[in-house]
Amino acid sequence: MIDLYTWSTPNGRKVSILLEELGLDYQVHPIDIQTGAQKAPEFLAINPNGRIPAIVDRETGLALMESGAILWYLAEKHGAFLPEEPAARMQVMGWLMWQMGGFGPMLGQAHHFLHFNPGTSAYAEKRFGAEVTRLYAVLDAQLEGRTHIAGAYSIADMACWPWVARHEWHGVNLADFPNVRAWYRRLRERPAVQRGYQVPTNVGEIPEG
Ligand SMILES: N[C@@H](CCC(=O)N[C@@H](CS)C(=O)NCC(=O)O)C(=O)O
Repeated sequence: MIDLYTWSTPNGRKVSILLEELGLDYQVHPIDIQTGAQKAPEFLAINPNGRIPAIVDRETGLALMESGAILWYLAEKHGAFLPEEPAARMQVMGWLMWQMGGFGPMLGQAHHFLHFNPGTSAYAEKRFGAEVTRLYAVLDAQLEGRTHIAGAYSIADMACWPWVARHEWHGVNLADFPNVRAWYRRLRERPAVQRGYQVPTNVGEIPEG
């Protein structure tokens, strides 16, 4: 049994999507980041960084923070969505790191300056807007002629997809990135993706893209 501490955000959904894909039993603990629940002492004891998602694996007692590490741990433990063959495995890891180090943080900053606080910093809007466009172009080129980001469907796809689901927040029209749009729509059809998206709360229809 996995305890999942999460909220309805891209980083949280990565993990609920993987848990659904793996068909694991898990208990959801909603951490409402709008009320500051992520800074409560009982949550900080699980994730000292005070951010969602986090898990506790009741079988091993492991408490784990950082969505990328959680995806890696669960994929490794259950032998799925992360190839064993070293070259294929490292391709997946490369794209997982790309998401964790670039795609997620840059899109997150774009949300702050383009979606929540437009007009507060022309520099930040230009800087993060340009990074969003650059990163989508990188992903679009990678998906040319491919159905998934790195080989078969993997944790690299699950890491990126929930961020692309927020394309409206970072001002992207998926029509400008046809390979990303086709991949986004394909994954959107997966029942496990649809279930994982609605954790911890049902937020209604997933953007069509
Ligand atoms: N690198 C972390 C980022 C986690 C993160 O930024 N989570 C956001 C929600 S997507 C959060 O908890 N925000 C609350 C806050 O900033 O206090 C991960 O991938 O797990």
